[in-house]
This record gives sequence, structure tokens and C-alpha cells, in this order.
Amino acid sequence: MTEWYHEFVDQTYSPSVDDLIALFKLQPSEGFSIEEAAGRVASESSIGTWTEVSTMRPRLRELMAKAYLIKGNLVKIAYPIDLFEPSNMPQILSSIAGNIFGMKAVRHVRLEDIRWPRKLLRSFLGPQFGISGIRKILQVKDRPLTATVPKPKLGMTAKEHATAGFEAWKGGIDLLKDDENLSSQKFNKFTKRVKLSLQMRDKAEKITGEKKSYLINITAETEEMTRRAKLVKRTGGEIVMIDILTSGWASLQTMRDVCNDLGLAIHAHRAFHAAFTRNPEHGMSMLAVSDIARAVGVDLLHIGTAIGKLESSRDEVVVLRNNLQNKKFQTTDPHLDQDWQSTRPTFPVSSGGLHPGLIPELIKMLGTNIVIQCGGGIWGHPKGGRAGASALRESIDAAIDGINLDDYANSRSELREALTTWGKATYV
Ligand code: CAP
Ligand code: MG
Repeated sequence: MTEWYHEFVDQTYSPSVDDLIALFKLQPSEGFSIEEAAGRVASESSIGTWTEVSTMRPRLRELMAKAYLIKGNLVKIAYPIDLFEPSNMPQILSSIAGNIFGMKAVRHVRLEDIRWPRKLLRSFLGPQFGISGIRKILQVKDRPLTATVPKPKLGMTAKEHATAGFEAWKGGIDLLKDDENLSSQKFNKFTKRVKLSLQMRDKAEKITGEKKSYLINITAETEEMTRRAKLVKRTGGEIVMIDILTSGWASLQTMRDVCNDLGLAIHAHRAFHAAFTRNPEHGMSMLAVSDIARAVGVDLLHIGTAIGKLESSRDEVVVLRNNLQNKKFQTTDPHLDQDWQSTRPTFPVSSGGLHPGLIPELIKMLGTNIVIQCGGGIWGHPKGGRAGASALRESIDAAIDGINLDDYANSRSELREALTTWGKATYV
């Protein structure tokens, strides 16, 4: 067997602005050095295979990826842009996040970060609305936006769902949200839910004098998603929700096009991400997922809480926020900076086990340019969803004004009851 993996390692190479850069964490299998592992990954993810081939031509050398930096277990690989088909995310990922995860020579492979070259980034649409577009829909300039998923997450009828939305909107919630596994089951049909909920939305807007919206889960096979998006538009909705990872990147790209024509924003739920983001040694990081999601063009994306019910570190959540919000994402080496150029920002959504008692800590960590989603933290309020929604808004007001939550709760019974129910403790 003639191997040429070493030819994919060149630590003297200095990447061109047109290269796509990927940062990997590699753990070589027994008997392999990190250089050998890096060469194999660079080879398999660009043009190589397990042996030299007679069809290799000198001109093809230009397309070889280069592992150009190796630091401990971290490896940076530069990919010539011509390896990739513009605006084809599945093709790009089949290269840099494809066969490599199963290579015998590498025990663990984790794609930590991606830097898009400008030309490739520009081939994707990016978010249509971005943070400012979503704020414009709701006419809320500065404070965090609020969202709620009615719970129990499945089983409510369309009417019960719409009524819950009405209560939450009246209590001060901006965005009603479907749960990730609510689509069009027999107990709660999509069309009926959308119609009833948006009627209630209009009523709530009249009563409160505030703009309200609804994150409507259209997740299904792609043509059905298109039909559902059209129905949302006809019925007066502004934002559709897609479970982007169970649906897949190709269908997200299709829906991004469809939503462009319809003028609808996309809320991205990341259910399934932990199957490949949770193991710190293998799979793909949530940061890489956020790189892909912002490029393709989601307007809102879940980033976690660090202090709620689901696993994520503070560092990770803050880095995700920065990567979604900023025009220039700057980070510490060996992670990769990204100039997002004209790609609009994506609204970071913090969700999962949140309740009013956690809001000051959350805002301290993430600031106010976020969406805060509370499901159980609203529907578990002893006085119901409307009171729960008011308690959430009160906790946000207190946090923004820097007022102690307990002091603020003295004259606000909804907040006081929320604090009595859940305290201010982090979920364990
Ligand atoms: C939150 C939630 C979301 C999670 C997803 C749920 O409900 O609706 O799906 O936040 O995780 O069903 O768990 P609660 P992430 O507010 O009742 O916890 O945001 O990390 O992607
Ligand atoms: Mg959910």
C-alpha cells in the first residue's frame, strides 16, 4: 500500500483568504501520531482515499486540503474553495463533516469551528430579517424578547393551545411558540391551531396595545413544510419554526428560499444537536452548527442557558451568542475568527428550564439582545400562564433596572409567587 497522507500536512502553509478553514479536535487511534491522523482527515475530507491512485493528475494537487497547524490535539485544516459547490451546504458538510468521523485511524474527531471564506459565505442567503428585523415585527427596541411554549408539550387541542397563547400574550409575552414535536397530530391539527392562535393574537394585540407574534412549527417533509409556510403567510403569521437538525440542511435551504419569497422569518429549533455536540471529543460543536445555521439564514436560534435544565457551559453559551450577534466574531486562538460581512445577525434564543428567578443571572451572562423562552417557568406558575407571563416580564424589568428581585417582588404578587415556587436556584 502506498500512502500519501503526509502530503496533506504542511505546517509551513499560510492559508489564503479564499480557503475554508476548519478546526478539528483529533484523538489518533493507537499506533498513529497526531500528524498521521491530521493527514488522514485532510485527505479523506478533500480529494484523497486510503491509497495513491493512478488517476491522480498534477493539477489536482491544487485541491488537496492542508493540515497547516497542529497544537496538541487541535488541528487546523485549510480547504481550497474550489472543493466546494457554492450554496450547497450538504455538499460542503459531506466534505468537512463526512466520512472522517468513522476513520479507523482516528479514535475521536470533533469539528469544533468553521471559518467561511467571503466568497462561499456570500453564496448563501443568510438571515432575511436578523435581530433588527424581528425587533421591528414586535416593535420592541431594547429589552429581551419573551417567548413561551404551552405545556404539556403535546396533547392540548388547537383551541386549548390558542387560549393558552391568548393568556400568555395578555400577561406580556411577545412570542407564542410551538414545541419541537408539535406539528399536526390528530389532537391538534396544524391549520386549526394556526387559525385560532392568530385570531387570538389579533385580540391580544388589541387588548394590550403591544405587537405579538407566533413561532409556528412547520416541521415536516419539505413539500409539506412549503404548504404550511404558505398557510402561515395567508393567515397573517410572520415567523415559522423549523427543527433544523431533524429536518436537515438541504430542507432548511429550500425553506430559506421559500421564506424569502413569502417574506417569513425562520425560528430554528436545534432538537437532536446533543446527539453529536454533547461528547466533547467527538462529533460537531454547537459553534459549528451555529456557523452553518447563520450562513444558511435562520433568524433565531436556540443557544442554551448554562443555568437551566439542559447541558451547556457558560463559555459555550456566551461564545454562541457572540457568533450569532456580532458582525465580526472574535475569539481566542485556536478558535477561528469570522467576519460575517453583510450576513445579518441571528437572534440568540435562551431556553430550557428557565423561570423568573433565573432571569437576572441570565441577563448578566447574555445581555438584553436575546430572546428568553420559558415553558414550564410560565405554565407552572400557581396562578396560571397569564400570571406566569407577567412574572417573567417583571423579572426582566427588575434585572434591566438592576433592582433586587425580592425587593421588586414585594409589590408584585405574580413575581412573588414565581419566586416562592421556584426560588432563584439553578436547575440541577
Ligand atoms: C423548553 C423547551 C425547548 C428546549 C430546547 C423544552 O421548555 O421547549 O425545547 O429549550 O433546548 O421542551 O424543553 P421549558 P435548547 O422552558 O419548559 O424548559 O433551547 O437548549 O435547544
Ligand atoms: Mg421544546
